[in-house]
Amino acid sequence: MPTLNSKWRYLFMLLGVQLIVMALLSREAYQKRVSYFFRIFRKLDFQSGMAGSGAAHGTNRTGADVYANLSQLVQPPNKEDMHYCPVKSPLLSGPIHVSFPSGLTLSQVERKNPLVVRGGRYRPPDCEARHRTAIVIPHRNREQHLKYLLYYLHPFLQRQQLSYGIYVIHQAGDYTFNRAKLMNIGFREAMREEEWDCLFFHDVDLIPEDDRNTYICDKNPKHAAIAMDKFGYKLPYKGYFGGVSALSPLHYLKMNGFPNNYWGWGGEDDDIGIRVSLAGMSISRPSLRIGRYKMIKHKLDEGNEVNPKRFSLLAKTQQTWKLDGMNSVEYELVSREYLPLYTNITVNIGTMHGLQPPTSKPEPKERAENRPGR
Ligand code: UD2
Ligand code: MN
Repeated sequence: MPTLNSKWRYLFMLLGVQLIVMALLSREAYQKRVSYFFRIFRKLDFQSGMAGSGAAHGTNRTGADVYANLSQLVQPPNKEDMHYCPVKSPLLSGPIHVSFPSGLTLSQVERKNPLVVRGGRYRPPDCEARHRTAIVIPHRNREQHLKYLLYYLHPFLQRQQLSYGIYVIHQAGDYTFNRAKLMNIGFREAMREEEWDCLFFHDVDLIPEDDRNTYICDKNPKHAAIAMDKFGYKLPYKGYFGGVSALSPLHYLKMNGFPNNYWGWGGEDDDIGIRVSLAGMSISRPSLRIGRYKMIKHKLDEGNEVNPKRFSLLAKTQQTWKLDGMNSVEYELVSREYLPLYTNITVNIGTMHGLQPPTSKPEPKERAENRPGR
């Protein structure tokens, strides 16, 4: 005859088996509920990180918080004991959750990145970085986009254990915008400061969505923004080189940099793609799975109207690339400011008719100490 004790044992075993069967039968629903539960927590965490930033819009709810793990970063007791960082960073987690909460401020971004020093520079605190990357961002009147980019880019690069610096090249005045010329200036001004071994030329409105898309250079010039939401996460055409690209100083000089003569929107990215092959190189790309970006939605800016000459210019790239580029770039440096999250370089680049004073003076900004932090 079974005792009272063994009766309870049977009862618990039966209950356990029932639970397992129920979970297996409704596995999908069960997983959904569990992931919903975790999403609630992630959302709360993200919002508390943004302290009073208001409701989030943008609905991508997959991927990790870009700031997760980073609190593990600490200085070793003795700096001399520092070794090279591992070839593959242990901080990487893959897909990153990207949304654009309203009310984000630059001081919130600063607080979230305590190890970034003046001028937007960073070195891993616990190991010697294997790579030194400069990010060059052409900019005018896109402060809101810049804020989001900085919010995502700083922790993204820290997760990759890079030594890095962020340069914003700001076009002074309101003459027609010239993205490629600003990149040439960014290259010169960044290399003047440090021996970067790789430069990332980065639109201000593109947010990387996977931290395995490492911001280091390849053997050939790299087109990093291969899969963007605006093109359905596919490459729009084979020679496409827009958005985000990465070149070593050697690559850059080999192709005489970027063209200076594309004023307004369009064409310059294709010209750059053509230069790569004219200089005897080819385009390298990450996989579609990891070269993913979200573009912050926007309209065409005033002062960056579609360039009607872009096709005739493109037809002549083969004749012009050696004459126009890094070897012919002319500009006036208006200011260099080492701000907490980036180095701001304001330049007068004139118009297609040559250098002339900017039509509106850039707003005077308080200048930080005249050198980047270490
Ligand atoms: C596409 C390409 C871009 C470039 C451009 C044609 C994508 C994602 N990007 O961008 O790489 O080839 O076409 O020129 O397809 N900018 C300012 N202020 C301005 C105007 C432009 O800061 O007033 C900067 C900013 O970094 C911006 C970039 O220039 O991201 C490109 O301009 P866009 O975003 O207006 O052009 P878009 O999205 O068509
Ligand atoms: Mn854009």
